[in-house]
Amino acid sequence: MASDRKSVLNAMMAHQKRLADTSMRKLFAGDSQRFRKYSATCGSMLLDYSKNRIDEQAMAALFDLARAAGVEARRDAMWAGEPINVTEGRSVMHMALRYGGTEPVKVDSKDVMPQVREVLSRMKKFVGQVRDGSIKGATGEPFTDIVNIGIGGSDLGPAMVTAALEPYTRKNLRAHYVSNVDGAHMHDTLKRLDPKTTLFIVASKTFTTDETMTNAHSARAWLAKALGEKAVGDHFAAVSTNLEACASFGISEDRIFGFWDWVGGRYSVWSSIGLPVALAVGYDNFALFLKGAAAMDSHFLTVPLEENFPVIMGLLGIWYRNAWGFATHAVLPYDQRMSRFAAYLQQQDMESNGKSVMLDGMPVDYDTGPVVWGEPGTNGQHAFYQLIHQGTSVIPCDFLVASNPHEEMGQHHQKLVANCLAQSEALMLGKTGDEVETELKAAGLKPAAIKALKPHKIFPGNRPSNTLLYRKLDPATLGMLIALYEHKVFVQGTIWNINSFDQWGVELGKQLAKAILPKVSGEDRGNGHDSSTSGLLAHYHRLRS
Ligand code: G6Q
Repeated sequence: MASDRKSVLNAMMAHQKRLADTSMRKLFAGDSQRFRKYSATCGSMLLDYSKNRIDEQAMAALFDLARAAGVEARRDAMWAGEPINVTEGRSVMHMALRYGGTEPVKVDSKDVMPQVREVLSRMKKFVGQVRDGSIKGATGEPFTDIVNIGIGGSDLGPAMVTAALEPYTRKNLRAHYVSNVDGAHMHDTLKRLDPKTTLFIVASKTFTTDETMTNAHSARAWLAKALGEKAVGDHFAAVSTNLEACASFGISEDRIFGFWDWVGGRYSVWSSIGLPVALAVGYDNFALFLKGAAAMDSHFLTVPLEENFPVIMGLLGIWYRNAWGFATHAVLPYDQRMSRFAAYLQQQDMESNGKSVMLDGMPVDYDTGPVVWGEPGTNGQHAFYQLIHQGTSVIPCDFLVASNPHEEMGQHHQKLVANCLAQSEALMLGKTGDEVETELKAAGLKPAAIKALKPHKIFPGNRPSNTLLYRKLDPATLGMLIALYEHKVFVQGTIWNINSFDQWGVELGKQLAKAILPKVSGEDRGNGHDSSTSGLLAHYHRLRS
């Protein structure tokens, strides 16, 4: 961290020391305005961050940190198309993909908006034609199933969004996602499908990713076996920056949807990588999804830091990671349809900020990205929340909940909301020894039983959380939420002075897998590995023989 950054960081540490023994219970009791002070709105979305271990001075120190780290300047540099992804020499312009304004948006002094709009309008046409049945399979039947073949950024975003927007999908056009090179994934997906009515989308920025290409070739063989080689063109589309490789796979030009190297894989759901989403929910809903993200972009770009959702959430994450030493962060949507949200954010956050060198290549001497994890509530409550409430690690949480469900079913939604609010309240308040004792006495327990049980029933409390409350998980709201977390990760990466846009850490395993494959297949019986890897290979061959 640069030295000015370091001194502001030290100031932040001093506030941690000051607040180390202050409970949030006490802070709430002493300030009736606490919710008002520590909440913000973006459209109708509310961010309540009052249940955090903060006070005015600590927040001021955090905003100072954001300023000293140059968050605003770097944000503006990103939007100006500067190649802030320095190790790959690339701009980071996913915001252009959802920009709805009329100003030019430049990368390398070229306005990229005409090409963005051109691809969107081709997507719109294709989506309309598939959905109205005017584009058909080789036997003249309309498509009923879409299989997206991609991995990482070419899978997690669209898969998560499709699941989240289930109420906007149609029964007669189902989207499936195959990512894993484990043949079981493709096998179990195809098992239920009819080749005559199946459309495959091969989604790969590079069109070289081994898992995706292996899956694409298997899908192609399945289709060609049933309908003949000639049918491939009718049943495949592609999304890529590598247009030549798509063409040589046999995909016709009008079925290839491009995007650009200034769109990082994990930021690509807004590009043509979103094609399966648009097919599943309709182009108009996809456009609303982009619009929601654009609203969050505009908030991030223009609202003062003190009111800025991604800045506030990013700073609180830094506060807990660096000043308090909390190593993980849980994201807990009270929405079953967001079951893939945490998995999506794991890539978003951990691939972006799981770094240990700064932009100049020097090692960091502070912690960077936390482990991000989560599951939808209320399921998590009956599983891992025990540890969040009473475990030895403090885990800051984000709770996400809508005021309105898509389906009003009796009291379901009220119960869902009540549980969500109860959890953040319980985490903050905890339950003291005295409170436990009073409860147990009232339940008629004898003093000896009370003494034995009391320590087990105490909740330490003072466990931090944010709550995001929005009207409904509609396409625009989902777009806002994703963009919010993208920018939060950006804020943190800027403060940590790391490159949030490369992912060299995924390379070594890929390289070694290539080298080990001939040893697994038996083509090469040589050794040359550590004794563990050699031992595993030997046992593998014994089991196979
Ligand atoms: C994301 C990463 C990575 C990438 C996949 C798939 O930011 O770059 O997850 O999306 O490795 O890559 P392709 O789209 O090139 O197949």
